[in-house]
Amino acid sequence: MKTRLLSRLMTLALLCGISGSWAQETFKIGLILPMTGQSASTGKQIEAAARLYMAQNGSTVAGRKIELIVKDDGGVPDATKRIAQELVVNDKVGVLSGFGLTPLALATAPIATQSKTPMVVMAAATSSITEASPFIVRTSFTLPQCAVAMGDWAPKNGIKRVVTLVSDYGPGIDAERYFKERMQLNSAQVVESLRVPLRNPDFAPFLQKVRDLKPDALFVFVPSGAGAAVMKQFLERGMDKAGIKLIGTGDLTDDDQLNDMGDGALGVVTSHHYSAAHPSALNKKFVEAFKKANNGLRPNFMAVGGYDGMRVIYESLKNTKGGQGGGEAMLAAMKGQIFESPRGQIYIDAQTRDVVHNIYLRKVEKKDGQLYNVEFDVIKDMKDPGKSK
Ligand code: VNL
Repeated sequence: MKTRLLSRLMTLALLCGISGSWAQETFKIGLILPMTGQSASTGKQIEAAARLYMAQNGSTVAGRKIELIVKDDGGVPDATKRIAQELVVNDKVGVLSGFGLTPLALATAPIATQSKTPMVVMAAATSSITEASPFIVRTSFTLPQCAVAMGDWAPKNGIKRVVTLVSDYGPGIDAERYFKERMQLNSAQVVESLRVPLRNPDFAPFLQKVRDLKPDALFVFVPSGAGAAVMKQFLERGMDKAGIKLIGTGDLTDDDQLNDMGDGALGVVTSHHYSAAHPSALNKKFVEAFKKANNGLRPNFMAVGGYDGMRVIYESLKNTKGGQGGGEAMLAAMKGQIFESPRGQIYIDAQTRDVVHNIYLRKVEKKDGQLYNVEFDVIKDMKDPGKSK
């Protein structure tokens, strides 16, 4: 009898001890990004945005100190996967986040599933990613969202014959397919679909082919960081003078590079979820604070995916009183979040765990001597068109 009481008391003491230390224990967020290699700008933008979010919102949430662990995967899927494993097993992170490219997110998905760790995808944008693990939540965007918007806009604006040029992997193939389907639906055509390699692409031979085909427009998807090279070669070959318009998803006129592309970029129309010129009070504050903290660097859509991803993690921690209930409880608290982002209103669809937001049509214009994607039309609250197939 006595020993029973004693053991009960001991259990109670142990429980109190655990919950006492629980509140003080740091909550670790693993942020895996390409900080080197072809997609280094994506890593830089997202890390800067995550740090800005923490500076603005404090580094203690629901009584837990937040530790951000940033790791460079160099854009190599095997590295992403290995780092994720180490972060889960050794560092005991509560959330995995980042994922600059689709293959990096796909390689890590099984680890999120096995360890029941929420995985916040802040950059990668192939439609199917969220289906690779029930623990994935996305704050970036999807290519079908942008491609469908452009497939509606172009035919209405006299663009009936188009050649597509995309990077030959997940997001490019999504962009190509959804743009083409939408064009056909609108009685317009894609006369040729060209795919360029993701690594070290040479656009020249492809652009020569486009010139010969003489379409009304060339539709382009290349990942963030590659747009300036396409723009340069497009202009060097005098494609614009030959009457071929340049259109695409907003990755092409990426805010990270746009201002250095020169006046040749003026007039290019793209569809995307974020422009640094988005005219909301919240965005103006965001852009200003981001520039101030990063030597004048303009935030791009990657930064916004990272910033919003941190918001989703912070709110989930608040709503679970510091992550009580573990990964599954935190995941549940991420689903259905609705809030104002620098891009406009967004929400995380509770069923698909994917982002729902506005897609804007934008045209490159000069404002105060700088090039910007100026929004002129909007499709509100667009879900990922890839999810209904
Ligand atoms: C992806 C999609 C990457 C869009 C991007 O930039 C981008 C991807 C690095 O899913 O791999 O702009």
